[in-house]
Amino acid sequence: MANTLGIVKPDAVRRKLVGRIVERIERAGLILRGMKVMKLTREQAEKFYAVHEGKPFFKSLVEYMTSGPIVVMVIGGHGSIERWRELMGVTDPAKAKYNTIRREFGTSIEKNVVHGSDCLETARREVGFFFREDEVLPKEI
Ligand code: IDP
Ligand code: MG
Repeated sequence: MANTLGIVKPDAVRRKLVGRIVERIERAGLILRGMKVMKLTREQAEKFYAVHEGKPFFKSLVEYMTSGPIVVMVIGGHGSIERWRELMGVTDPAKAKYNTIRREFGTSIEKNVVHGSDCLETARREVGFFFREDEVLPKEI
């Protein structure tokens, strides 16, 4: 019952897709355990995506992720890490399965609308990057 981190990226917030994305999370039976709206600084975005430093798309990715407000979410429920990744679809919207969030709303491999942690270790680190312990609902609630 581990939590995972979800992000509604700046293009999706700008296009007013937050409600439709949250609706999919709720309909899938996943649980929102934390949520906030914020705008990343360059430093935060570079740190969050440090694993991609040096890749050709890194600079553009940081520009994109700092281009406007985002919504960060702690998503819980059974199999949340894998199930949130399934709801999102693969990185490139053009290759994502029908009815996934990225396929429906993504406009390019970069502007793919949402983020999700890729494994347990990443999920722990990424939730901790944005949320203090007292900002995440405990599992009993
Ligand atoms: P993921 O978000 O599906 O886990 P990652 O490979 O971790 O994909 O890449 C992080 C983010 O960087 C992607 O969500 C996307 O916004 C961007 N990105 C990944 N690959 C490319 C690319 O080849 N060109 C441009 N942007 C990319
Ligand atoms: Mg990733």
